[in-house]
Amino acid sequence: MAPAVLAATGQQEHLDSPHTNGKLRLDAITENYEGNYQFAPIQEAQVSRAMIKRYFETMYERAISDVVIIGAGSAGLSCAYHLATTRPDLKVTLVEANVAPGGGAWLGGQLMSPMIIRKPADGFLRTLGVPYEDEGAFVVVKHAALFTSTLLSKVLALPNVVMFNATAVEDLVVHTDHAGAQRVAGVVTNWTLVALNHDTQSCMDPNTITAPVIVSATGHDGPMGAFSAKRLVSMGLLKELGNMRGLDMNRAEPAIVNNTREVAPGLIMTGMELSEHDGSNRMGPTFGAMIGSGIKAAKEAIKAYDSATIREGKVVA
Ligand code: AHZ
Repeated sequence: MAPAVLAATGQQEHLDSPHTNGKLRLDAITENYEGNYQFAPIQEAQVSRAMIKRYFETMYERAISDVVIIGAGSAGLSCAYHLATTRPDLKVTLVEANVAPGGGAWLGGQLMSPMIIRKPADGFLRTLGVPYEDEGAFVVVKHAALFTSTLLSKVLALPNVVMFNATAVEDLVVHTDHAGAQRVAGVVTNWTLVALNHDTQSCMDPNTITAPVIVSATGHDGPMGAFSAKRLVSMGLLKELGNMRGLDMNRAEPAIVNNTREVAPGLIMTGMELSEHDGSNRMGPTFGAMIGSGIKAAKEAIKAYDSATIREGKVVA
């Protein structure tokens, strides 16, 4: 039994805490708010080991994943939820550059809190149990953070989902496949704080995650955004970036959902990153397309996964 579990059950006798006299005294723990709130005793090393063991075991296990999603904004998280609930057998690994996942979905437009979602994407709110006001053609969630925190908590609670945040994808793994074509076969990762300091420090090599299917959801262009679209250009798999076009809600939202697809073998693109890839319009502060595109990306990921013969995370036929 792991030390943390032993500690919780009071069976770990080798702890040498002054509170415990060699033995955990769980009877001393009290949740008393009148000046006698007593915690279970602990040693600092137990805390370190409880984190390290789980984190690195997870990293070890997810070095081969079934689907990696790059970016945990509204599109990436919607994709993760649909994918992981539809296919509980798949190991879904989210890699998010920021410490705080959620991308731009903590607020609506111009830093105002209400979030607008056009129908029919409101069905996803009912699936998640997020309340809203119905305005006819669209619905309004009173605070964007209510949508994002609910979605995030439901995604993270799924047993087949792992998220590495504060971790940036800084390159793609590209193999020559069985037919001689270039195939995206994984992601190259680094702690974001390292990725941001390649110019100031000498070589700090990255790590990798191998997966037969990658979903890129890194948002529109920015210091890290549109990452995979830009990398496809620089490695010659895409001639040029389409570049996001001006705002037109009515053109933009269906274009993003309907064109969500495998843009290069092994790489599905979703959300606003696709507008940079394809050169389609932006929609501004209306989030239905991020939900619809995320769900479509999940469906495309399942199709791609199921149509491939996979060995050790690699597509072999
Ligand atoms: O931190 C980024 C954010 O959380 C993350 N990300 C970007 N590059 C990354 C990298 N490695 C790991 N190299 C990375 N993570 O990706 C997330 C993108 O979230 P987002 O909210 O920016 O994009 P989205 O496509 O999910 O939602 C876009 C929302 C917008 S923008 C817009 C407009 O300007 O018109 N309209 C909508 C609805």
